[in-house]
Amino acid sequence: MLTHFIGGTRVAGGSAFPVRDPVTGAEIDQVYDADPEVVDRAVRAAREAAPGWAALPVGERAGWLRRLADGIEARFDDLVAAEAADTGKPLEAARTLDIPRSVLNFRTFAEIAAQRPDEAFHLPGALSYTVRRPLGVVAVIVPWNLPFLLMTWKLAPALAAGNTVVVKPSEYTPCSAALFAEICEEVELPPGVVNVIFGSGPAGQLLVEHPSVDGVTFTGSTRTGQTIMRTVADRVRPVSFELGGKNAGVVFADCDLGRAIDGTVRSVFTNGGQVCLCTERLYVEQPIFEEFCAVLAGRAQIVEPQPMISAEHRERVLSYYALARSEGAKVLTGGGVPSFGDARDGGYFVEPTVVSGLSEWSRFNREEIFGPVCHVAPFTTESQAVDLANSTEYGLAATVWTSDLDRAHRVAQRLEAGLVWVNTWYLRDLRTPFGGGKLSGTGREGGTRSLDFYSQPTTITIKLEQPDA
Ligand code: 6OD
Repeated sequence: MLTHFIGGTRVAGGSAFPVRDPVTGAEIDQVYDADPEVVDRAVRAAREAAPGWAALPVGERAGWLRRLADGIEARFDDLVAAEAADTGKPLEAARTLDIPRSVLNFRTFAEIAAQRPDEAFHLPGALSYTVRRPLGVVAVIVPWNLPFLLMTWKLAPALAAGNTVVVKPSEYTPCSAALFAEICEEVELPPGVVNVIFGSGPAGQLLVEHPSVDGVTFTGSTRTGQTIMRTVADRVRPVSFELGGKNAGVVFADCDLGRAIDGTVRSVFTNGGQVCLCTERLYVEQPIFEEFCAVLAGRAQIVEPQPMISAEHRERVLSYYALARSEGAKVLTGGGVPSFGDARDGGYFVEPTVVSGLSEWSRFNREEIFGPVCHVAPFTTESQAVDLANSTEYGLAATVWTSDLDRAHRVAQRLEAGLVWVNTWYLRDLRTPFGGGKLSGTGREGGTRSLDFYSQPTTITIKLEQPDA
């Protein structure tokens, strides 16, 4: 049974619910669903620890971040196993992406925070300079698709900036966060600096509406982001949101077709399509449209399927497969549920799927699906491609495949997305701004932008008396 971690101790509280392995549907653990008392206790623990943590010199906090990175490395294999068990992703994915990225999150923000200079401006007869104070207690609400990567992506800069935190992972994926609580104990992080509570949506709601929470960082659905924003509006607390996407890929006939196909397969099917950055709408220039569709559909058939996170999410993805058919799509491959003849038949798999033939205004092409599926449509001119890619209420990520350098810059700069990848996908530098606009979120995290979000500046201006001439 996984327990909350509050003020440095294990706390039971709330009702219990099962954690399931998405590969088989079997129960693998049980976890508490935090009730109001647990949430309040966690926020109070964070509040109590806040002044001491904020008072540490930034170099010392950076030292703690490095110790946490070391602690993750020491428990690397346990974390890989926990992340794969919770999410159903292959061990290899957890080993090569999720867990190493988490180490990098801590090491990168330790460096950035420790190296960051304060701003100072010399005015005639005065000096203005800025100090940054932490927000205080930050609520960190994390989704189930990249649980440990995203938890640490938020935790590391929040802690570096001097905040204490209450983290709530998704109810589907508590295991790596539970291990992280153990790591906090192992490195002897001061009690209350990191508190982990488990629970579902209502527990998250209790957390963000707690009067002692000073800021909220959230990655997840647009709908939940809207609810959080409304909840904190009365207290005017800052939020940083990375929400849904309906990301476009634009493939020009002058691209290196092999690279474009490989990259598109990654961008559509990685993590079972359950990454907010995954491509769900593809626009392919007319001369290569038929060939691209045929090759992509062939490649989709040999993608190793990864289960959806839950039975409910699988139903949701399958409902979009049915919707595509009812809206008149041509199903190029997939569209159903794979059969394995083993324990995986109890899991939450869907077939990797490619469809075409729908209008831009179909629901299938407008709503985020979050599964291993994309729609492919042809275009004839560069402008048309840009208009099609931008014809969405979301604005998170886009990919462009072309060998024409001028076109790459031209198109990338016209795309209404926070992130544009050219001839690649999900290539990250943690110093760069990360996030999206429109319904995809507000604010940017990454590098110093994260530290800006997790702190607030005070500008101090001192009049310098001039000696009499
Ligand atoms: O790589 C990252 O830093 C990041 N925030 C990824 C988000 C993925 C969302 O599903």
